[in-house]
Amino acid sequence: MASQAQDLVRVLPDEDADERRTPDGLSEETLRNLYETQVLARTFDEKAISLHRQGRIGTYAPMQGQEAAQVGAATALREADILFPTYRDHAMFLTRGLQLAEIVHHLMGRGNYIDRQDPADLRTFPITIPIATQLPHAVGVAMAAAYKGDDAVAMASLGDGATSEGDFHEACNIAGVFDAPTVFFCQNNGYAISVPRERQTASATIAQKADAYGFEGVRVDGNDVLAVYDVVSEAIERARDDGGPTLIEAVTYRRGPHTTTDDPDVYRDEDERADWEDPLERTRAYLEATVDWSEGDERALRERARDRVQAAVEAAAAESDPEPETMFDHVYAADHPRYRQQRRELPEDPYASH
Ligand SMILES: Cc1ncc(C[n+]2csc(CCOP(=O)(O)OP(=O)(O)O)c2C)c(N)n1
Ligand SMILES: [Mg+2]
Repeated sequence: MASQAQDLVRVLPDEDADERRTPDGLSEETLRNLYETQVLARTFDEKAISLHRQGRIGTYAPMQGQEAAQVGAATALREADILFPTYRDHAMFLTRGLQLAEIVHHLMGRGNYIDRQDPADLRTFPITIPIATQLPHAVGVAMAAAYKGDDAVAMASLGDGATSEGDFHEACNIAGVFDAPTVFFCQNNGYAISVPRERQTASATIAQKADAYGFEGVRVDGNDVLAVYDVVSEAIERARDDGGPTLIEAVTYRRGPHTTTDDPDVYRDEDERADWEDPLERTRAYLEATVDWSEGDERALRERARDRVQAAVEAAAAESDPEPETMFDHVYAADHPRYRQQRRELPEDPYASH
C-alpha cells in the first residue's frame, strides 16, 4: 500500500473512455447524490461570493474546484464518525447535513454555524482558522473514542500548507504511535494563499509523509469523486478495524481566489486553470453515460439548488443581529469569572460607535 503514496488513484474514466460502469456496492441514489451535492455546493459558493461583493457577508473562502474532493470524502463518513473541517469545507458541511441557512447566518457574522444545531447530531466540530490546530484535536478525540470503545473515526481535513505546521507533525506522530482511529484528509489544492505546492515541501508527494509516521499514505485524484469516496471509505474501515491512521492526499486545484479578499492574478498564471478538469463536468459526464442523466435532470437540479440557496439567504437575512453578550456563549462549557466581568463591562449599545 505504501506505493499508493506515489501513484494517483483514479476511478472515473477519462472523458473519451468508452467503458463506463457503476462501481460495485454504490447505489444509483448515492451516485446521484454525489453529483447533486457538488452542484448545490457550487451554487452556494457562487452566491456567497456575490453576497460578499454586496457587503452582506464577511470574508469568504471559495471552494470552486474542490467540490468532488469534499463531497466524496464527507459521503464516505459514517454517521458515528466525527469531522474536523477547515474554513474552506462548505461542501463537506452540506454533505454532513448542516443547514444552508445556518451557514449563511454564520457568514453574516451572527453566530457560529453549529450554535443552533445539536453538535451531537452533526458530529462536526467548528471550523478552525489557525492552520492545522484541528489536527491534534482530531487525534485526541479519536483516541478518546477508542478508549471508550466507541465505533467512531475522526476525519481531519487540512490543506497542503497545513503540512508545514508543527501541529501536523505532532498529530501524525502521536496518531501513529497510538494507532488512533484518524483519517488525515489533505486537499492539496496547489496553493497556500500565494505559496505554490513546490515551495511548501521538498517531498515528492504529501502522501509519502505518512511513511515517516508509520502508517498508510494514499494519493488520490481529488477531482474524481468516486476515487475519493473509495479511498476515504477504505481508510475509515481500516481505522475502525484497529488498522491505524491514514494520510490521504487528494490532488485538486483551487479554481478561485484564496478568499474574497485575494487576487490570484498577482501570483499565478490565469491559463493554469485550463489544465485542471472541472470536477462537476467530470461527474456529470459519468452520470450521463451510466444512469441516463438528461438535460432535463440537469436543469431541474440547478433550479432546485438555486431555490434552496435563495431560501437560505432570505431566511438568514430575515433574522436580527444577535445580542452582543452572546459572544461569550460557547467559549467554555461552564461560566467563567473573566467572561462574567467582560460581560458586565460591555457598553449599553456596542453597535452605537459604528
Ligand atoms: C497558524 C496560522 N498561520 C498562518 C495563517 C494565515 N493563513 C490563512 S490560510 C493560509 C494558507 C493555508 O493553506 P492550505 O493549508 O494549503 O489551505 P487552503 O487555504 O489552500 O485551503 C495561511 C497561511 C493562519 N490562519 N494560521
Ligand atoms: Mg492549499
